[in-house]
Amino acid sequence: MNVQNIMTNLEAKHPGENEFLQAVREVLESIEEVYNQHPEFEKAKIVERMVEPDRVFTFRVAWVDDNGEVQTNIGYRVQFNGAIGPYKGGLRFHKAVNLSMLKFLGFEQTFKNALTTLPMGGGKGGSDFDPVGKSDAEIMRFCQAFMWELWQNIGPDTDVPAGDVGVGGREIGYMYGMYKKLAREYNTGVLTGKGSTWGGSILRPEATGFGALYFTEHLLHKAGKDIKGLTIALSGFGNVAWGAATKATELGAKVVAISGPDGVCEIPGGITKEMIDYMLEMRASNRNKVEDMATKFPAATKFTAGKKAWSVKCDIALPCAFQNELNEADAKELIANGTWCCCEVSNMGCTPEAIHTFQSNGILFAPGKAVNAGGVATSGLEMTQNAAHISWSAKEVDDKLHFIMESIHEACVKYGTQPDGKIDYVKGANIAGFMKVAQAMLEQGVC
Ligand code: 2IT
Repeated sequence: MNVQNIMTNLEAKHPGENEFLQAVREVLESIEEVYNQHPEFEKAKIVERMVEPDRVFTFRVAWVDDNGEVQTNIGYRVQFNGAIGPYKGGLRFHKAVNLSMLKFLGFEQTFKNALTTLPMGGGKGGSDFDPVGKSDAEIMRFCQAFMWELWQNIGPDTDVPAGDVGVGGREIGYMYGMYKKLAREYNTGVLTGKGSTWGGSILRPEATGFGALYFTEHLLHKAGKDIKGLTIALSGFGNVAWGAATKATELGAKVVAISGPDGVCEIPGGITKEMIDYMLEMRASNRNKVEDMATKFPAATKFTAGKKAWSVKCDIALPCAFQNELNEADAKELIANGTWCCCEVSNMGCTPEAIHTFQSNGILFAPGKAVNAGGVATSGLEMTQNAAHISWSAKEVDDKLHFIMESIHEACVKYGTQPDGKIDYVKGANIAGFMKVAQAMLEQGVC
């Protein structure tokens, strides 16, 4: 394989799909060496096939807002790679959603899901619907209209969507309600992230953030460090940031900053349980303003408009919001302020230049597809419970999540340990995920 040739072809075929092209380049650059040691991969054109989704659905979603006006959005489902199991991955509702974003997410999801040790292919979907400022009734009508189109393309053994940015338990509930009506069956395994009284797994809401902290703990232990007493800055206040803040605090770390699109909220004494609980209200309000935290807890916080969490002094940076949310300048600012570890919790949260800056400065860095895989892994555990019509306790799920995150860390170490003994977690995660999917594609022939 020659990465440049493949990228040139891909850029010509998919001009302007910048996020997708960025995600592909990152993976190809890190697997190139290993790939070229396997002539059977080259002969079967594994990479050329792997960079094209198995199939993509796009559809119109028409709905009526609270003023009685008709609204039209675009819905998508990208079934990226089904080599190791049914397509699995979240739905993102955000005004910037387009095909490039969902192809990047579906591509990443393929390798992430392979890392979880569970049999799940990669998929992603969503809409350019903007939840900000929408009423609960509008969210419900949109979710129903979205599912009306999507339902025939999904199923417990076909494609299993879940949440992502802008889609949490409430949205999954509205979508499941409509799915059930259209399909005329109580087929809980068709979506994950459901409520715990109707087929959802205990701990799924917390799982991405909890898993990220379990991974971070392993990474720190491997480097001879302990998380207790360390300071953490994180971005976002959605489901993922909430889980991460909860577990970080439980493990004895101090979350000293959270941020939103409007600015950063510093919390010098560390985030408290009440503040963590309030994050849930902030997300449900659809206001998308981190300033609300400072307004609610004025004595313990300081809000600065227009600043990111990466301007705050901390030991560990945890991007938990959106792709490319931490750039080269942010990485340099963090390093100048003494940050020595960054675990990417969002998908592709750091730009390639930021990752390069971290790695060339000896900062411990781990990529999203390893760090955040606890979310989809627990979705996989939800699928298992649904298939068996059983429900596990919090301890059972948490034990399994622990084990999976440890396995992912071990896989990164196995494939990412460099001749000088240092661990390149980007390479490790990409190669480990790739090898599993590539082997399955090879064994299943040209299709
Ligand atoms: O990016 C992700 O892994 C998710 N949004 C979770 C996907 C899932 O199927 O639980």
